[in-house]
Amino acid sequence: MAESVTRLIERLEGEAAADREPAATPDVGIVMGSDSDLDVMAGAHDAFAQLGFAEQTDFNNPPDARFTYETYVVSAHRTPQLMATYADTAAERGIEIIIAGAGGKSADLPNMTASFAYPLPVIGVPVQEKSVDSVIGMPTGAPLVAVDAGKSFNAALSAVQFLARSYPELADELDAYHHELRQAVGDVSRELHDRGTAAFRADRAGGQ
Ligand code: AIR
Repeated sequence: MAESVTRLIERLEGEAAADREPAATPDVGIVMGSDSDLDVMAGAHDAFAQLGFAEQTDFNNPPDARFTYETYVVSAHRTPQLMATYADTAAERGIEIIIAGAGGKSADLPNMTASFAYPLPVIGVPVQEKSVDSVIGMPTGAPLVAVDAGKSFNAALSAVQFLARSYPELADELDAYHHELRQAVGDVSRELHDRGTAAFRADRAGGQ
């Protein structure tokens, strides 16, 4: 096996063996099939930032934020052993939910990660429209929840909804986010109505 992959596998196994407080481990694991998926998967990163999460880049040195996530590239087809180890060790490493994104027509990372990580929940993100069938097509008894193509932002919101059942402060974060969202719709609706369609459209076009 490639040395870089072996080292990552050993790292994950070492972290799983370490006895860490839940507050010091990543709560969510984000994996994607390739770094070419990053532009789409960055939506999850944006959502987590809005909800007060920090990215944990060193398992041994967590950020100050109480809630954190980590990010890896794990390919179901190029690095199947790494995928299996990531999913197998996730719960012991303190991860409570995994977001897995993959593109192309053989987007197998979300569903295979879900199979290895079971009963840990996995949210699948089809990176492209053509990946939807391969992400969501799971047989009975092998569950995976998934968002629509490209909707990694919603995957992160859903992950926080799961976590909020155990951590009420996250429900407050989700409420605050929705409040802002509604506020923005109300503002734009009033502006469209009060300024009139032509002026509103002209300003939007000018702002682009
Ligand atoms: N992929 C990577 N390993 C297995 C799969 N299915 C997916 C990636 C990416 C696409 O293949 O998730 O969306 C193309 O990857 P790349 O690295 O060739 O750009």
